[in-house]
Amino acid sequence: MPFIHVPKPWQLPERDVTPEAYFLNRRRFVKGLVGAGMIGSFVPLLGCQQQQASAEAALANTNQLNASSNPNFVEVDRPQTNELLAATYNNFYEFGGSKSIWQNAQALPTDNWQVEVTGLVNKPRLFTQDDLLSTFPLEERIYRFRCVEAWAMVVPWLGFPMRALVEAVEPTAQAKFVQFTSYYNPEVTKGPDFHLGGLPWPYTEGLRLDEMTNELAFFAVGIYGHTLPKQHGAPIRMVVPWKYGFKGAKSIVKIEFTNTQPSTYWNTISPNEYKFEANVEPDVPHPRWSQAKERLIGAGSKFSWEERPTLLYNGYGEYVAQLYDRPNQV
Ligand SMILES: Nc1nc2c(c(=O)[nH]1)N[C@H]1C(S)=C(S)[C@@H](COP(=O)(O)O)O[C@H]1N2
Ligand SMILES: [Mo]
Repeated sequence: MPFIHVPKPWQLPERDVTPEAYFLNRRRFVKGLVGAGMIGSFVPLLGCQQQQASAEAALANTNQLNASSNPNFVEVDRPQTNELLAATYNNFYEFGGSKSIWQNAQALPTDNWQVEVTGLVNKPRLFTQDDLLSTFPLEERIYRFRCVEAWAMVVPWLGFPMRALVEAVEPTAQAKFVQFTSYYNPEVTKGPDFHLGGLPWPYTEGLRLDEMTNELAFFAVGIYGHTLPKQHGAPIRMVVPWKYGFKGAKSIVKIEFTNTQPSTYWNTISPNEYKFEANVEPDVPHPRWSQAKERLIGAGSKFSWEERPTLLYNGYGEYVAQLYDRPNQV
């Protein structure tokens, strides 16, 4: 009998990349949100009270945050993504396998949040939500963002360099890697596709310590001038803009310094497709699609998002190229 490989839904995290699904998904999005993104001038015209309501809901439970803009990261080579679009086109598999999980994600309980920093450090520490907002000076950085599915965006994050936290906890000489763990509670994180069991929850990610202390590595506690909406990974998430988006674990509850490479969620599910390193490299295709180009969500026309060549290290080579051995460094 021939062996026919029928992938399970959870083996296809990037199914939206197929042109068909991509188009359908975009249609759904256009129908639901274009009005919402244009609330100011078009509400009366479109009569979109409902859309306005959902726009407000998508940014619910956020508070204004003050942060100084980091002058090194004030502009990029492409337009900033519409805030509402970024807040309603998400990957957060704990809450479902589609891009429209922002409503489900409102179930995330962010009150009394704690982040445990532990492992090979001299000063282990528990950060409360208030600590996260007040311990380190907050800054704003506008970064490119590139999902492994070949869509891209540009958003202004608010937060602090990971390096500041590393210095505060003083890793020991043995510490070489760091594992980041996302919130998980099967009573709450009810992704409809994921009742099958066997998935390596909680979502985890990892970095080498020298990656974590790189200038670019960032903890975001806010976006677009306010705290993070839940669907973006409230109250704190990783942002490592030279790597694919899945490296940026959301809603972090634990940070552990280790001396061996930690296991990570997607790398455990499909090591051949989702590497631990996962740097943005246009010449290294995903086994199921090319990474040479990307689409800027929301840019260009409603029906065809602007396409651009993918940049090596997502355009951040001047910061990170020295960390890696690549035959053709650019
Ligand atoms: N805990 C957790 N973190 C996660 C994910 C996830 O499913 N769960 N998805 C990742 C992926 S694939 C991407 S592209 C980004 C998406 O971030 P955004 O929805 O805020 O744009 O979050 C990353 N962090
Ligand atoms: Mo992604």
